[in-house]
Amino acid sequence: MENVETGEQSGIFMNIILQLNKEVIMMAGKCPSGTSPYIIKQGDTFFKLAQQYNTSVGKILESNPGVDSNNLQIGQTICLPMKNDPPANENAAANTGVIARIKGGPLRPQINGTVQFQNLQSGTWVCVEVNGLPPYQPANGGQSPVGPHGFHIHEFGNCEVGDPQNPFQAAGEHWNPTNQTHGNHAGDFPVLFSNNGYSKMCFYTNAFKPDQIVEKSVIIHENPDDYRTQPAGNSGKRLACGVIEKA
Ligand SMILES: [Cu+2]
Repeated sequence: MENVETGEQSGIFMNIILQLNKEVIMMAGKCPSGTSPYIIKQGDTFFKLAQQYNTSVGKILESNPGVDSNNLQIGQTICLPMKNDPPANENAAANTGVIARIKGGPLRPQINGTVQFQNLQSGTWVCVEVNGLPPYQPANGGQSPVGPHGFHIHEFGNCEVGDPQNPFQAAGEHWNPTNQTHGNHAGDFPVLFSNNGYSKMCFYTNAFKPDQIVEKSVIIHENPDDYRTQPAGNSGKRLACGVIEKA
């Protein structure tokens, strides 16, 4: 009886610690939407950053409650208001926003984030933001490096884990509607590189429109994409998956 109680209590304790850890991890990489993390360098002031990033001191202050602008530390992370604008010659088309909510599988459960697909006149503006990527590891003893991470649209909107050693096989192969070689699949994306686990990237593609990829999936792989090995660029295991849905 006593043991059961002790076990329960330490279980609750563990949960609190895990929860705290999770919050610390999220805070480390997370900035409010419309802003991006920025690491303070020597000589930075909010005034200088406002000029450099085409924003105002007021907006920077608003995005960083509790940060003392007169006492910035080198290496400190703040959130800078940044626009993730699509290319200037591309207009947003009718609003058919599409999103994939990315969750890590058994090989990297910490991964958490979104990929947003904005409909443009002639293509799609893709913005990814994820936390919890694994630390970079250089290639070693014939093993591929861990990161930057292969990143693709896969053919099925199914993120069932399946085999925990080789997860997310239910997502199928790369989405390749026009039967191209790998490196030129419609679903081939630039690799994702990690900044202490955090990654943010936007890019333009005219290989598809958002409504064509609904009910497919986005996969983040363990290893870099070499853009030449067929059919999947030797990107290794599947760390995270998200089904693409209407926003
Ligand atoms: Cu892939």
